[in-house]
Amino acid sequence: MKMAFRWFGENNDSVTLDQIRQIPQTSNIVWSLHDKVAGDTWSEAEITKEANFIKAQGFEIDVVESVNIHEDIKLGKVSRDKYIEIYQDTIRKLSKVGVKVICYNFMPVFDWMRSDLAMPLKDGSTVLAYDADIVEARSFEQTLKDFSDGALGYTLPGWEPERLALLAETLKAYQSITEDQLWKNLEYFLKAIIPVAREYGIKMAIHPDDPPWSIFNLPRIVNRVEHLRKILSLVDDPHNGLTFCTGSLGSTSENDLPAMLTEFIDRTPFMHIRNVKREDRLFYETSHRTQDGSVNITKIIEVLHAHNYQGYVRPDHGRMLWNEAARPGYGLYDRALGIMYLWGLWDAFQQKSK
Ligand SMILES: [Mn+2]
Repeated sequence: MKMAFRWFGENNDSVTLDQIRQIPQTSNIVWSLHDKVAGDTWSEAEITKEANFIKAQGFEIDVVESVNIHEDIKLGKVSRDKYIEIYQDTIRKLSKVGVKVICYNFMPVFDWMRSDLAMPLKDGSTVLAYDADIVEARSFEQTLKDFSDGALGYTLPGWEPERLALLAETLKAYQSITEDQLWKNLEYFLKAIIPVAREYGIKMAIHPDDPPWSIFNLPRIVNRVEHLRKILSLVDDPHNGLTFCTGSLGSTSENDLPAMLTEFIDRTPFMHIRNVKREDRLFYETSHRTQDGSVNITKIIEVLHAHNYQGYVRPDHGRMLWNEAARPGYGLYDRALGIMYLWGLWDAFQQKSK
């Protein structure tokens, strides 16, 4: 596995590349142009500048997360073709600087949802948490306020102000979109994008829904084994792949993660690994350690090792430790601990197999 760390760019992240370099065997930065909103053109100059900056600090830039998909594509509007052309163009440009994988998602309106950005655990660390009772009872306005208050001044990926400004209008547009329609719109997108990805040697990696169920009556179609199977068959090509996120998929007991990973491993260019603890209608993010959560991280690494996994892995979110002030979920310390746990497991399986 190739280890990677998500970084939000100079002056947009509390973590520095100098710090990331000191985490053992972390070769790749997962990056993006974070000031872009869905549908924006990414210029060659902007892409090259960011990629070269990261490369000059000693990292590889193989994975971009995310190139966001304009809502018109998800809604199947006539204007989608224009946005698909822009997306194809971005794929071409990213391939020129050596990008190999693009992570994206097809969630309507919201990339992810939590009820709490800093729920305290017994040890004094804080974590992202999702309490279905709170989410269902809370108004949109309150959710937006909580997210903006809890983000310590950072924009949260997926919760950019530009996106939220159009919220009411977008939600209204989705009222007529069924799951079936969303499937058709995803198929249309994949059939337009994957041939370009193939031509330019880029693997597209769709991220599952987070949480893995419908929220606010919006359709969601990327959260169960049969969904993933269907997505891969819509365009049966290795360039149409998955971001296998153990935290998102693992937030429901309905998903058997080791079995799913075994089934999909050849179509999984990118892994997000984190643990979550499930309790009734609540889940919260924990340390990566298997015993601390409900996801068997040990088994996940065992599957990766057994298949001599050559793709990219990043620790997904981490707890906030030692009074670190960082973008919720994206502190340095717990993600660094997570990487060492993942390498520890990998090295142990490696030793055993010799
Ligand atoms: Mn993830």
